[in-house]
Amino acid sequence: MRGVKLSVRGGLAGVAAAAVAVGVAEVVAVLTGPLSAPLIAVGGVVVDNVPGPVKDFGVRVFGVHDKTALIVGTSVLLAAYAYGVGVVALRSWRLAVGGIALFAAVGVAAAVTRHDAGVFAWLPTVAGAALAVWTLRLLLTRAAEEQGAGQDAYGEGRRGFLKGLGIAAGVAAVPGLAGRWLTSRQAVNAARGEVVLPAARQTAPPLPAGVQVPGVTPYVSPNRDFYRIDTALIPPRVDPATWELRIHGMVRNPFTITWEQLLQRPMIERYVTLACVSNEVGGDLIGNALWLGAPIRELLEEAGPLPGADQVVQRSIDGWTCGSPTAALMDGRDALLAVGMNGEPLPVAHGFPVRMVVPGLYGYVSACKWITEIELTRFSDFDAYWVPRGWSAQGPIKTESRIDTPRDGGRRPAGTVVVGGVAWAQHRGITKVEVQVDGGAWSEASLADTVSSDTWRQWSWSWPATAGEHTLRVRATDGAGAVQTSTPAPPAPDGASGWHQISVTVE
Ligand SMILES: Nc1nc2c(c(=O)[nH]1)N[C@H]1C(S)=C(S)[C@@H](COP(=O)(O)O)O[C@H]1N2
Ligand SMILES: [Mo]
Repeated sequence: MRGVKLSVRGGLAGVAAAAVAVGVAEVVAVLTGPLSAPLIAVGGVVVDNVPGPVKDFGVRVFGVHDKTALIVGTSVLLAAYAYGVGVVALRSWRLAVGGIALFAAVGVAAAVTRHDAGVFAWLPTVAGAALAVWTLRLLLTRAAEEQGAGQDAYGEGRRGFLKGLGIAAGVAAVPGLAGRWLTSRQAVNAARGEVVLPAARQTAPPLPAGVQVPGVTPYVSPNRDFYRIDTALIPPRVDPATWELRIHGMVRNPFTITWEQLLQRPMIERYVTLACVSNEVGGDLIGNALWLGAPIRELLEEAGPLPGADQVVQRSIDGWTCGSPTAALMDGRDALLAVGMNGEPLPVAHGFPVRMVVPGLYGYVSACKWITEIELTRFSDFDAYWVPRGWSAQGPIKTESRIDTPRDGGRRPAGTVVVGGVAWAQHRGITKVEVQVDGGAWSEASLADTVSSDTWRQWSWSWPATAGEHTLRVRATDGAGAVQTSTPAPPAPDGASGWHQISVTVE
């Protein structure tokens, strides 16, 4: 009995030592590069060398998780091997060290032959293996002490061994996961750095000189200031090399395209203002960018939606979904499967490598980031992520306007005060903006230039301000002739409405 127990302990000690090796290697790989971590390196060698049919089988069986399946498979093999090494170590320490060295040699060979391997690519594996030897020795000493001790000491010895295992697991898991997290961030940043965006078939019209009113938020929002809204705790890291978009559901011709294929499609460049349904009246969950992407209508036409497929569901790599009306994506507006934002690849937080952008629809029903799937279906058959949570399935953007200058609660000397801001009604356009002082008559503001009806538009009005406390209000009229409603509504279920109002003290 004792003999069996001891060999089990030897095996467990071997597995714990291997876990420590992998965890430590992940930490070292933060410094030496993502592909130098042994599991990833070995997995990469396997992926690059498996015959096509086996790879296809893996993709069919495991779908987009084939990478994960591979890492799990490699880990299971490693654990089995390490168990054996631990058992052997009880009889021959030399043989066990030889076994660890052999496995380390495989890891090093894989790491140093990876594309772009650095001079220290061997280090994670060697550091991990060295710590594995040390951990194994320590755990086996504990196990042996218990074995040698009398019946009384048995319980204590076992506790010591278990404690050792626990510490080893902690050493393996905590820094190992942190290391993995950091290296995956490095990996996606590196992949993003290597992306060369294709030239647009149609570039965006040049920005007219007069789009910007001084004191108003920038007409084009820089990427670093662009509002960010999503349900992801950590933005998903998607490798463009393995990215695929599957178009399926109620279509005549379902198909899948890769990153390379997407980049070869004719791309267009368009300014589009994105808005969040959660934006309060006067809020700043809205931004305007120059997007580069493939017209989604062309992809949908190739897929051939079947009659009745009134909803285009977009699914992100993390499972989040949104649904846009098929009609809106096919009506000729510049709905894009976007890869570029303001001249750069999409930032990771804004959907790298691919997202949707649809003029005129709130983001929660149209702007899927990290998109990997498009499914044609019916609104009556599928509720996207926010719908069961109380938000409307349909989310056209409401006509709205905002005062940016003066700021609410600001002070100005009496005389001419320039009041300015933005107004938006994407895809309908803005045709008029009016300002009202203290509930009086509405005065028409001057509209700044704009590139299209798909972006917000700035406006300004010269106010002859007299001393006192004043209230300013703004309202817009859209291209369909509709005046922005005065009726206040909260963001849920389909977007806030009402007039933005500020107070100003004139001295
Ligand atoms: N994958 C994914 N895409 C998403 C979301 C999300 O939670 N997950 N949020 C949507 C919402 S509600 C908005 S308003 C826009 C915001 O895009 P941005 O973060 O680039 O500004 O992304 C949309 N796309
Ligand atoms: Mo949103």
